[in-house]
Formats: sequence, C-alpha cells, structure tokens
Amino acid sequence: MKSSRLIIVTLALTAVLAALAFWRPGSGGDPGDGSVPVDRTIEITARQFSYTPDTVRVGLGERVRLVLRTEDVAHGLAVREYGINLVATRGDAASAVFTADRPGRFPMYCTVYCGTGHPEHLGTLIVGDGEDGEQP
Ligand SMILES: [Cu+2]
Repeated sequence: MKSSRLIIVTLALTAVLAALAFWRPGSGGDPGDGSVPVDRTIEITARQFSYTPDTVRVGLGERVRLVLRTEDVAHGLAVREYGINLVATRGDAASAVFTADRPGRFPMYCTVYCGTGHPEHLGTLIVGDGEDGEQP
C-alpha cells in the first residue's frame, strides 16, 4: 500500500518536472523569427550613428515584423511605447513582431553604447498619420 503510493507520487513529480522542462517563458509572445504571419516586414540597418531608414511608417492596426541589422558595431533599437527592444551584432540580426495599434510618432533609439555619437543614434516610428490619438 505504501509503496504504491510512493510510485504514484514519483510519477506525478516526474510529470511535473517533464512539463517544466518543456515550458518556455514567453512562448506565447512574438518570437519575430518568421513563424508569425505579419502584414509587412521592415528591415532597418544600423551604423554609427544612424538607422536606414531612420523614419518608419506603418498603418494603424498593421502587424509588423521589425528586423534590425548592423553594418559595424553592436547597436540596439528600442521603441518604449511598443515594448520593442532589439540588439543586433555584426552578422546576427534581431527581430520582433508587434501590432501597430497605437497611433502617433514614437522615438526609436539605440540601447547599446556604440560610440561618441550614441546619444544621437535615433529614429522615428510613425503609426497611422502620425497624429497622436487621431484616426487616419
Ligand atoms: Cu547605436
């Protein structure tokens, strides 16, 4: 009787451990790796100390994949209002998927110190017509 209970407890613990092993934090989010269908993909190239393009326009409600590459040193690209925070290193692009559900103009900025011009490494994300709160 006691040993069969021990077996059941052991099996239950094994199941829990197996479930934990396969659980990935944030797996319900947006990997940005091409597995999520999007309306458009925007590729941005970073270098000291600019983005190309430095202004990105997307339509309100569009699902967008942002891909960041760098031509020189490591750079970041963050848009605080959309929770975007990418870091690309040479030869290793970074990407994120977001839904442009909030109209307005949002600053894009570099989050990796990339040299003396780092504070000026900026861009702009424009969603909709760029007027905050207005529908296009
Ligand atoms: Cu930079």
